[in-house]
Parts: sequence; C-alpha cells; structure tokens
Amino acid sequence: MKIGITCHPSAGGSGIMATELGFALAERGHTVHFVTSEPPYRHNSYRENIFSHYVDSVSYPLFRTPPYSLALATKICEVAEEHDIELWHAHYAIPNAAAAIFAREMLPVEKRFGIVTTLHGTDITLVGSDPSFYRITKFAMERSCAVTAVSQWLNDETMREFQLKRPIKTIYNFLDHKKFNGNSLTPCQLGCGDSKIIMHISNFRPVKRVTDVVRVFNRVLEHVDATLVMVGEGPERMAAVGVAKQLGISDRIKYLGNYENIESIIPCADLVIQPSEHESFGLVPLEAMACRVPVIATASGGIIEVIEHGVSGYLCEVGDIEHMTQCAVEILSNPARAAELGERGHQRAMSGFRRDDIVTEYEQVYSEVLDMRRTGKAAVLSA
Ligand code: GMT
Repeated sequence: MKIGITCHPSAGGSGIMATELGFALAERGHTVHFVTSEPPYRHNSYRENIFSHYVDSVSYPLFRTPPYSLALATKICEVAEEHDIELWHAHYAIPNAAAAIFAREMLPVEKRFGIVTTLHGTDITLVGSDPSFYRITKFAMERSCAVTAVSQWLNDETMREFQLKRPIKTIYNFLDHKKFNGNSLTPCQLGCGDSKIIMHISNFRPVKRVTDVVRVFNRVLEHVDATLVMVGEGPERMAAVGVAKQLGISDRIKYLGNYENIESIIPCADLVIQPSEHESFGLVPLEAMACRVPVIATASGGIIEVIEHGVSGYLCEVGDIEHMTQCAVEILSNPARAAELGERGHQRAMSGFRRDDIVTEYEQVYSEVLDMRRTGKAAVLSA
C-alpha cells in the first residue's frame, strides 16, 4: 500500500508511535510518506520505503502566527497527488486529521485517499473537548473512514464526549521488542554512585504532575539513599526545580533533558514513576516494564489496561503522595519484590503489546478502508 502519515514530530508518545508504525509498515514492504513540520522524533537515518516531506509555513506580517494547518493540508494534498497515496493515517486529531480531510477535499475524486485517524489521548481529553476545537475534532472523526483509539478508556471517553454514530476501534500502542534486548548503560554511567535511581520521563506538561514526582522523592529520601533522574523537557520543569529547592533536595536530582534512545537509559533505574493526572495509554510505563524496571503510576485513564496493580507495577490515586511513597520504599528496599514486579511487567509488555500483532491490526483496518474506497461504500470519500 502507499500510505501517508502525519504526526507531531516533537518528543511525545503520539509522534513516537506514528514513527514506529511507519518503520514497521515500511519493513513489511509498504511505501510510507511522512508529512510533518520537521523530522519525526527518532527518525534520524535512511530507511528503505520511507520518504519524508516537510511542511512549508510562510510567515507574513499580517499573521500573528502562520496558519500551519492550512500549509499542512496543502502539503498532504501535494504529496498524495504526486505519489498516488491510497490511505492517509493521521495521528492526533488536531490538526492532523482535520488537515487530511481538507487535503482530500482538494483532490480530484479519483485521487481521494481513505483516512484513518488514531486518537492518542490529549487530542480528546484536553484539546478536542475544549470548546474552541470541539466541533472540528468531531467533524474530523466523523469524516475519517476509520477511527482508532490507543486504549479502551480513550475509546469510551471519546464516545461519551462526542457521541459518534460509528464505533471506534481500540488498537493498543506497541513496543519494538528488538530494542529492549538488554543493551543498557550501567548505573555508574549516570554518575549516581551506589544510590538507588528513581526515574521520571515525560514532556513535563501539567498533566504529568512532575511536582508530585519531587514530593514523593523527598519522602523516599527519609528511608532510602536515592537519586532522582528527570528525563525530558517541558513547561513544568521549572516548577519541579522550584519545589526541589524549597525542599532542599536540589543536589539529589539530575535533569537529563530529552533523550532519544530511552531503552538504553531506563534499565539504569530501580524505579520509574509517572504520577499523571491521567494517561490514555502510558508508553513510558510500558517501556519501563519491558526493561524489567518496576513502575508506579496513577490509576487514571487507560494505564490500568497496561499495568495490573500489585502484579506488574503499582497504581495509586492521583496526588496520593503517601501511597506512592510507600510503594516506592517497598520497591527500593525489597530487591526480591522489585525483581518480581519487574519480571511480571516484562512478561506483560512482551506478550500483550507486540509490534507484529498490532501492526497487523492496523493493516486490517487499512484493508477495510481501501475496500470501502474501491467499492464506493465510503460515503465520506465523496462527501
Ligand atoms: O502525554 C502527552 O502529553 C503526549 C501525548 C502525545 O500525544 O504524544 O501522549 C499521549 O499519547 C501517547 C501515545 O499514544 C500515550 O501513551 C499517552 O498516554 C498520551 N498522553 C496522555 O493521555 C496524557
């Protein structure tokens, strides 16, 4: 198949999944064209069957901000026409699905592609449910030929919020198991000596509650010699720095910034903590589980479909610093329990979220959409 993919190229789960899916599809012989504003995160070398196109966004004194979405729609249209794209896969509803619909409308009828939209979470929970984007998010889903969500929780939330007439298909995120083959750094390379390492990885947005990470870490220090390693960048980083300063623990925290090969750094940790307000899926916990590193997360959103509490990690209530501290101290001071959680997490990550299985599920959706396109059953194609 000739497939187009749009995603946000920044360090975020939706862009990472879209990129990994593109790689997997290309390995299966499909031709994949990425259309993004810059090279997708983690896509930094030549790969067969993969082509990249960047959106030109012209600044003009009249615009406060250049209208990126229109430039994106134009680029999708151009790429689709030139390369006979049959199917466009938009990751994240805004603006990617909406731009794909606009692009399809600009093409002659015989050139119109099928559109699959994958919802990743905040495109529904934070962006799409905001009144300023609600109608266009609903429209984008209604005019897609198929919509998928990365967890059943996100699927249910979307149906509740948008009352769509057609069902959404749940397709979980996946891991490239070859990457989690044990080639890791050794803990001393992080310069943390013999202390235990607690790690947090995110884009430091408010939904990640990074100050909770610092507060839990502060309480853990009452019981265990530990270092907190913060991986990522984002708007709440300075809030975390401020809380650490107030608590007098700044010298126990390392901020590494963005780190692409996450599979080489997670195994250095004794514990990964993700105390988010909600996670539609939780790619970082899944990656930690694959690395046999125990995870503490919050029982909010689709993450409960990834971690089984007390078996493959711990799930606490949002903001429950006390419970998260107890779980962390147990993991850091009881190596046998930590190993058991790590092993069960590894088994779950390696069996339930396999790249091959999930990519096949996407291929099935693509085939159904292309059948609709061929038989003219997709009314939306000519709407
Ligand atoms: O968490 C973010 O802010 C980034 C966001 C994204 O779009 O990249 O992540 C969402 O998509 C990921 C991949 O499907 C999921 O693993 C994350 O749970 C989800 N984030 C939230 O729901 C907060």
